[in-house]
Formats: sequence, C-alpha cells, structure tokens
Amino acid sequence: MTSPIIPLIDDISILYSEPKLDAARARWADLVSQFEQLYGRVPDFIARSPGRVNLIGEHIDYAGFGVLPMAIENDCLIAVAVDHTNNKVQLANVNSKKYPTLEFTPKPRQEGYVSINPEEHVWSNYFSAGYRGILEELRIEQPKGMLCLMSGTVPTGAGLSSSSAFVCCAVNATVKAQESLLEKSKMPSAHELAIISIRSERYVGTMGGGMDQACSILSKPQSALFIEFHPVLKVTPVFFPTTQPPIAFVIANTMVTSDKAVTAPVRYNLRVVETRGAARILALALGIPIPASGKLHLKQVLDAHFENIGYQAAGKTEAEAEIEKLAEMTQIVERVLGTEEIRSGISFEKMCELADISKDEFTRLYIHQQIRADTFHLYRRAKHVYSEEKRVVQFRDTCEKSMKNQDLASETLFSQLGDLMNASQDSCHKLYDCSCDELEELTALARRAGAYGSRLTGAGWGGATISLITEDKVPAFIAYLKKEFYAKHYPDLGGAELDRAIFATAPSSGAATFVGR
Ligand code: NG1
Ligand code: MG
Repeated sequence: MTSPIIPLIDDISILYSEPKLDAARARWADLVSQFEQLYGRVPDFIARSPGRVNLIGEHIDYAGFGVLPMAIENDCLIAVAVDHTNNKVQLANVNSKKYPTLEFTPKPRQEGYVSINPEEHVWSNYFSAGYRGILEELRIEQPKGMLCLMSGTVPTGAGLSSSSAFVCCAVNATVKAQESLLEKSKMPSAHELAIISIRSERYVGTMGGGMDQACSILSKPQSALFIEFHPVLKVTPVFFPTTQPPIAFVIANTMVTSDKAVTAPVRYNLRVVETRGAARILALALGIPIPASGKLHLKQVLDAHFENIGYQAAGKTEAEAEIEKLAEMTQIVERVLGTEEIRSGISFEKMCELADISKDEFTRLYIHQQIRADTFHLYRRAKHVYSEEKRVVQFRDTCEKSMKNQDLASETLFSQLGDLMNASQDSCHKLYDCSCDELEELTALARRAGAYGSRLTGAGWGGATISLITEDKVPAFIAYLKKEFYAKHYPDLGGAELDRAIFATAPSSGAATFVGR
C-alpha cells in the first residue's frame, strides 16, 4: 500500500526548522506506516496542531487580558481514515504501551456523543473533548466513523500545552472527517475553530483562558502571536527585528510535571476563582455595576472604571495609555485589596461577604469545578494580573518599535525584553505562587549563563522555562545548563532524552490538515 500522503511529507519543511526536519520526516512516514499496519488501510489525512511557549503574560488570559505566546515545532499529529460504513471511533497512540486505545460508538447528540469524566485522568479525554465540542457546535446527528492514530512530541505536564495541541488537533481532525456532512458555507473558519477548541477543553475540567488553543490554531509562521480575548478574540502577529546576532529562545524543562487537570482544585482553578473574587470586590469599591449575568473579570473592571471616569488618552499612543491605566489599577488594588483585612488572605465566607454575594450564588457563578482552599489571596493575585499585563504591553510595544526603527541597538532591545521576562518570573513567584524551587533554580542559572531574561512558561508549578538569548550563545548556554542543572538533578538523563528537555525553538505555524494529492 502506498499512501497518497507520503509525497506530502516533502511539504512539511515549512513546519520545522532545518536541524529538526529529517527527524520530522521520519516521524510522519512512521505514523503513516504504523497506521497501515494497524488499520489495514492508508489514512485519508493528517491533522497537525502545535504546542506553544508563552513568552510573556502568565495567568492573565482568564482575567480577559492579552498574552504573547508563540507556536513551537513540537506538535500533535492525528492520522485519520474516515469510515463510511459505521460511526465507530477508534483512537490509538503510536506509544500504545503508555497510552491505551480508546474505542466508542457515539451516543446521540443530546447525550453529548461521548462520556468524559474529568475526575478520571486518561489521555484520550483530550480527544473526546475536541470531538464532542466540534460535533455539538455543528449539530451533527450521525457522525462518520473515524480510525485515528496519534503521535505527540509536546512533552506532557511541561507548560507547553500538550493538552491544547491535542484538543485542537481532535477538533480539526473531526471537522475534516465530517466535512462531507456539511454544506461548504457551514465549514467553520480558523477563528471559529479556535473558539470551539477553547470551549471544548473545558470538558476536561480546567477553567482555561484560551491562550493555548488560539495560539495553536491561529499562529502564523516566523512570528509570536499577540492574543486579545475581550471583548472578542483577536490576534495580531508580532515579529522580532532582524538583529546581528539574531534573537533566540531556549526552552528548558525542569522535568517536574504539573498535571493541571489533576491539581486544578488547589492550583489552576483556584487562581481563576481568586481573580473573579478580586474583580467583584474592586467593582463594588469603584461603583461599577455588576453585569446581569453576575460575571466579570479584571479586564472588564479596568474598562468600566476608565469609562466611568471619562479617561482621555490625549496625545498618548495606545500602548502608553494602556500602560498608564494598568499602573493606576495596581494603585487601586493596593488601596482596596491591600488593606490589613484582605492583604494576607481571607476565608471563602469573608470573600463572599466582601463581594456582596451569598456563598451559594458565588459557587453557582464561579466554581464550576471543585476548589479546595482555606485562604483566598485576592490582593496578590490581582496585583500580579494588572502588572503582568503592563509587561505584555511593554514587551509588544518594544518589539513593534524596534521593527519600525531598526537602529535601536540590539543589546538595548534584548535587555529591555529580558528585564520584562525576569520581572514576570518574579511576580509569578512572589505574587501568584505558581513557581517552584526547580523553576527558581533553572531561571537563575539561565541568567548566569547569559540569558537576558528567563521565566516559567505556561501554568507553572513545574514544567518548562523560556529564556531569551542570542543565537551565537545557544550552544554554550545549553551546555552550561546541562552541566549545572540536569547532570545534578537528573544524572541518568542523557542523549535524545536530554535533548528533548532543553532545546532552542523557532516559531512554527498554526494548525493545519494535510491531505494526500
Ligand atoms: P498550560 O498549563 O500550559 O496548559 C494554562 C492554560 C492557559 C493559561 C496558562 C497560564 C489551559 C488549556 N491552559 O496553560 O490558558 O491560563 O495556563 O498562563 O487551560
Ligand atoms: Mg495544558
């Protein structure tokens, strides 16, 4: 059997940088041949979605604020053959020892097609979430059967968004497989697919903000992506100026895994709830009416406040005005939430009392998944969010200015960007409590090894760091961290495994489906 997809493997050079291309070609070819062995037929197409690394803007997407990630070369591939004879779904993984095969016959649409139990942490939940989310959106009654084989190279639990790469890939694979059931005009746009993927991942049980799915689906080659969420999802590519030596980013994984789905009640989802509590109390203090839905986040508070006071940005650029507003919001946080009573944390009861809402109503509005906490830290969380967004605006503005005015000395540019990344790490550590010893150690070592800036990326509590350095220094930088961090903490880690833990990354492009010709 010769797959019509094989010739396409030549075209994947747009997805991976030169040093990684041979290995990528071998992996795609292997996926196709394993597919043939498993299902006795060739796949109809391969869907691909990349992971991402967040350059700056951590834990602020769910507060409505803009973030600046970029897609990476590590990705999720799903090879698919559409089965026109029945509606059964089979999903196997090339690593079948670690990831058992999922098989199901979809339930009726009204019953959500497939059961997903967020309490049961199985790898295939992410596929099921994407499959269910897109079929619900398209209101498909009789989905076509799908034979699927997945291959993933985004490390799991590393903050590089293996989960969203998988959900987005499942969404893309499913929509492509069902395309014959849809009128052309009903095919969702990439923008719609991103929104559907954001919603879909919530079936797995995290109250995520949307950065990862938007980045995986909407990234453009050679650039990072500025993503705004409020009032609507909007993306703008951000380019780095050509400098000599060129700018480079290195990802280094602490190898401490933090599975967000497992720890959500005490970490991720708790942070979402703390920022919601803070938003309500700030709104009350500023005389901002709570919307009829009862829901609001910290970005809405900022917008409403500056509208209330009739803020005029006269003579300022958009970025300058934004920075001024964010600085003022941190002052307001200081005044309203930095009081003796609230500053060092409050109980759930106290939070509801100050937010002028009953415990039941608060739970109904904001706590969709279980939360376990005695103390809620509204002051430090809100302070992080507003100051982090200020850094995002500054980072983006610095890149854009230096694109226009290429004579900004590259040393100055790198230092400015690096300082913002370091300040972000500091805030994640001290205000957001989402760092850990290994992240602190690794980012400190990275700076010692010459990084202009180094910070955790993704949700934190483990996972990877991202460091800004120049291309000429990458080999020495990697060698230093291998010696000073990996050899000490993980003496058994070597060869290809070690190279998967620490590597330079280039911006990749967003999700796509590859069909044979
Ligand atoms: P990770 O842990 O990398 O999946 C999560 C969220 C993001 C964002 C970051 C923190 C999901 C799918 N991802 O990323 O939306 O909030 O944490 O900045 O929930
Ligand atoms: Mg994730």
